[in-house]
Amino acid sequence: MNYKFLQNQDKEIFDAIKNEEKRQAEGMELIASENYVSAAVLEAMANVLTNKYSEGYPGRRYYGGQDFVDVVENIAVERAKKLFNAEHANVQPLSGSPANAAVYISFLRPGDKVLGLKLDHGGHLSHGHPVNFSGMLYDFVQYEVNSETGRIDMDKVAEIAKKEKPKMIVAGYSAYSREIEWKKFKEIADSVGAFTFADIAHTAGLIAGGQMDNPVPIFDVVSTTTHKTLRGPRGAMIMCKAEFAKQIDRAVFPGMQGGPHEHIIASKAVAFKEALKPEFADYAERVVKNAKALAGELMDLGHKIVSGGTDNHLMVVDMASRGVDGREAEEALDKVGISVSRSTIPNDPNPPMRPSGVRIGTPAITTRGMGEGDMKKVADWIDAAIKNRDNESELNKIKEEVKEFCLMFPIPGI
Ligand code: DSN
Repeated sequence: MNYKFLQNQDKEIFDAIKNEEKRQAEGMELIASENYVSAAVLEAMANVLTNKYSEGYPGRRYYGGQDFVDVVENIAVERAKKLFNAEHANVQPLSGSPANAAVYISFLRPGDKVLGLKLDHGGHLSHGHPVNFSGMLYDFVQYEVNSETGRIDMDKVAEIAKKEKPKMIVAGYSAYSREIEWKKFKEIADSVGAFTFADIAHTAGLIAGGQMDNPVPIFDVVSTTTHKTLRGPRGAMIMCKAEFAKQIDRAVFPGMQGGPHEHIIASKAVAFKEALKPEFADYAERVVKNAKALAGELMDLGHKIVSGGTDNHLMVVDMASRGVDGREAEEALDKVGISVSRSTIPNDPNPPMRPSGVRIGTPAITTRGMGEGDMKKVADWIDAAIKNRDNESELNKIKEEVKEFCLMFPIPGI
């Protein structure tokens, strides 16, 4: 983007954006929830659609002048349905947590019992953590991963469900690297009369690209953000069975939100069109291959990975054996231009601000064009930065190498 007006009008913000462009270009993005959108996806969110109020849904709005906004939203909905084989899609949720709030409003009453994966085992705040609205409003019972295997133990989930008789079971996670047994979850939910809710924010792009199993035809309701592996703008959507369409739409508006962000919905539509192309399936396949290769290289260097590897785009590395916690590792990697996010490990003895692990993901570097053959270099830099965390000159040397390497892979939209 050339920002020709912004440059003259607001130098402070222009400079901050340009500096961020430089940071993104020179650094290596390994935060599992981040990605780079295409120039077309960027353009679709920076336009006059932001001027429009359009509460309601296409053909049933509360303001005039909706002719073109309706075109945009209808296209986004149809593409979303096609991409995930969904009976109904609502593309208005502003982001992941509001989408999940709308799902809960739609299916539950305050105080209802819900099963969700514990945060330090890979779940999300909005899956029942006590500091989050979900944990405050609903009676969440948390399941865990098996401490030996790092995987969800479905027999244990069945046992908890039988005992607790929840109204809803939530599956789909933020820091879990293995395939999820959607059918098994559905069977367990059916056996106790619970609704099934999948949050596929992390893996939506891998599901759309045919690399992971799709819960949309199986579960009652599915939410996802659009900006992670799906490579769209920052936002979310909800998909559900036709029988729940009305209640989901009502929960999003007027239940949860006011005016939808139609410029972002336009951008979601563009991203969905991209994800429907065969090239996107190829991208999703490369994301998983890169993650497997990177996990293998890190394990060869002696790093411990929760569950011993990955089936998707991410891995959680337990840093305890390296004598650092997740925050120290994150800070050391920041110094060499590698971004990761600190992460809890299952049964983490440390608090969330200083957890024991880091979460690493390959969606962004794969978008840039890095491949399996590059993962050894990436693993070596991660390992060297942590080893040399107190050696300024060694860190500077690694930073220069990372920068030189990254500049060979342009970022779309910059
Ligand atoms: N913040 C997102 C992540 O990093 O996984 C989840 O909301």
